[in-house]
Amino acid sequence: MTTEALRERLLADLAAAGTPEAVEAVRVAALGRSGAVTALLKTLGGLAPEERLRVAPRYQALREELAAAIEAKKAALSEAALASRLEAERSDMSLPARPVPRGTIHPVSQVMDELAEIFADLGFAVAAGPEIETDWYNFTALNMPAEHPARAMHDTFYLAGEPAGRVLRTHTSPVQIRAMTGASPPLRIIAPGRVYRADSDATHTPMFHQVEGLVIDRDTHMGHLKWTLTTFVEAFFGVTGVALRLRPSFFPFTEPSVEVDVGCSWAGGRLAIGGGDSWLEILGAGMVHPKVIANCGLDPGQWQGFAFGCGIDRLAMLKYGLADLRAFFDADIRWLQHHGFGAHDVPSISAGFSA
Ligand code: 2NM
Repeated sequence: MTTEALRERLLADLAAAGTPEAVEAVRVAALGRSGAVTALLKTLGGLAPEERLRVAPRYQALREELAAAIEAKKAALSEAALASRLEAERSDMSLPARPVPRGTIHPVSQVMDELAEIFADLGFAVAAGPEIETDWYNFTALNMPAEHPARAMHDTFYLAGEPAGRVLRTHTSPVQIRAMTGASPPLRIIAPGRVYRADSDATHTPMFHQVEGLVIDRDTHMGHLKWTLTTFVEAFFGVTGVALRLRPSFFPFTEPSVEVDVGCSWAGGRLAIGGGDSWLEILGAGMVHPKVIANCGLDPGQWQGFAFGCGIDRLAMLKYGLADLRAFFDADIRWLQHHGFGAHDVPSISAGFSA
């Protein structure tokens, strides 16, 4: 067979090969140890030098041409195989992953969003801080020096190891301290977040949620506090003409300190916030103690203001009629589907807060 005839036969075999295995068989038949082209190349050694010089380039060109054609054919076949696999295994990634149960917005998250929205309308920014705090931010700066009896009221979780003096924050007040030391007044912030106290029974969980508010300005007074809290309660519960009752109390970080009750009624066993002849305690508040202001590096002769604090979980229970606090933390998908909120039920002043 002439070299040209051999070339044409092998290229035809290659063109006919439809699988990687068939292509490999063509390669072995041509370029393998006992392949036809290999055999041709082996004959070069027995040729006279002039004859060898004449035919060697043709043989070598044939070997290279075939090797390249075989590689190209293999690549084309594997590309076609991938394309048909991709076509066959196509899946629609935008389909919902049913039947996996879908989560919802937790009532605590919903209330946090409502708080941010209501207080944004009153000019408050949302502030955040670490949940692992130092003794100074959680207690000392708040007028609770070491050995102060009020520290014992907090059932604090103390962290072992170094650095010493770390605690899980027992309230979000350290966020307010960080705001007062880190920025210059006037200040209007709320600090919602997780807080921790070693307390666990039907009405207490060791982690719960708190929101605290802080206003620092030159002549802020208790009247501003009462108006702010009344406006908040009316917006949050969606009622007007709410009565607030301020009772004298004590916190180390405020002077004077008050406990705040909201008027309510229990007509027909159902709680209604706003009017009525009962009172429900919902907040603690007061004028920030001058020592706290000084501890933050501000001059209490120039700056004063009010602060308040309130449990978010309890607000959610009151507003949404949730009886069992512990169910909040069970991560039970059935409870969430019943009491949770849709991702699009975004609270807003215009759309309302009780979507
Ligand atoms: C409360 C009650 C009263 C409060 C005080 C401060 C700070 F940092 F400004 F001093 N933040 N939050 C405060 C005051 C919190 O919770 C029942």
